[in-house]
Amino acid sequence: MVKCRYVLVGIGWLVLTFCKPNNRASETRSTKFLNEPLVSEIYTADPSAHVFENRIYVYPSHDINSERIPGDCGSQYSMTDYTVFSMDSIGGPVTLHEVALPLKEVPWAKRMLWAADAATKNGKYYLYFPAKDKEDVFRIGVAVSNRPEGPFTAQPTFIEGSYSIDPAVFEDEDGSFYMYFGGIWGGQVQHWDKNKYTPADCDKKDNEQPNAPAIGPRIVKLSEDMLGFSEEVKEIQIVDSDGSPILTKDNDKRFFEAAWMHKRNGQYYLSYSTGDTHYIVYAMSDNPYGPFTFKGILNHPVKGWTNHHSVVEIKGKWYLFYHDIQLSNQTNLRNVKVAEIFYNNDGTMKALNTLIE
Ligand code: FUB
Repeated sequence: MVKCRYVLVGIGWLVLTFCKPNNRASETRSTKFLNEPLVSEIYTADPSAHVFENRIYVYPSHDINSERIPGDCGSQYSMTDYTVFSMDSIGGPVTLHEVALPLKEVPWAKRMLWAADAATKNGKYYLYFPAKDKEDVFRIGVAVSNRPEGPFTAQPTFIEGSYSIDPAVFEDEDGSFYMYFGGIWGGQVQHWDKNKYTPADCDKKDNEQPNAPAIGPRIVKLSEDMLGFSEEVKEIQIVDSDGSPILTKDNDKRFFEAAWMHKRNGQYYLSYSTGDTHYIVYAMSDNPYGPFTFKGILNHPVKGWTNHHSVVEIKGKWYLFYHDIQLSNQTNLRNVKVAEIFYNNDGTMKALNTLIE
């Protein structure tokens, strides 16, 4: 945004305009970014990327300007549809598709279409997405299409046994599909102890017992028809290198939201956001259910508050899809980017920093 002063010269024929950027904009200008936004027609965030039908499809949140109610419940993220974009290759032209699923076509949902993910099986495409139900409880729904970009048709009810936010669906090499999900604070997972819901104000956080093991993300195997869960939801344990649990007070290591799973050389990599410390970190295991051993930072804080990502292999290279707020300088109007990432010889990941200055 630019602030302008108008100065009248002479008898009003000549208006000189002096414009200077306000503080926020100049901050953006002095920041050098590693990557440019993939889409600038709309605001996009929380990118879940996949290669479907030999093309890269990105399933982002579609940010809009929403009213902010004070507190940490995420009211400024009141999105009302999903819109997919795709490209043939990294660096190639990007196609922004038509709306894939509007909120008004999800019978059970009231508001807040947060981070989604997609999967394919037997020629059908499945969009998994969280939304607040009519009681303002976050649930996870599924919608089906014949095309990766949609339009998707939502199932009449949310997935039975689902709760909280940020579903990420991972297909293992044996054809099993697992959903990883959850998010604390506004994501409500702290209200679900052993899958039982205790209603509470969404500002009730996770930090009442700082020395207790941190709340973990959830995992569940999907049913054969991809429309439900085939088992009880389990909580994942994340431990430090000495085997001790990551604790609630370990804000730069503990799970906050945005779980993502990828597999490389037989190892499972669980990456996630640390929320209020703004990192994407990762932990490794030889089992999709964990326990996972904390390894370190994958993405340093981006410009903006949230840090949300996906990791995907494309033609033998690995990429991190992520977002920042380069275009808007507003924490709730984000834009998706992509960067190549690299592994060390021992399988650990090299940390990325997307802010050059
Ligand atoms: O986009 C809304 C929420 O912000 C997502 O669900 C979180 O992961 C965070 O990025």
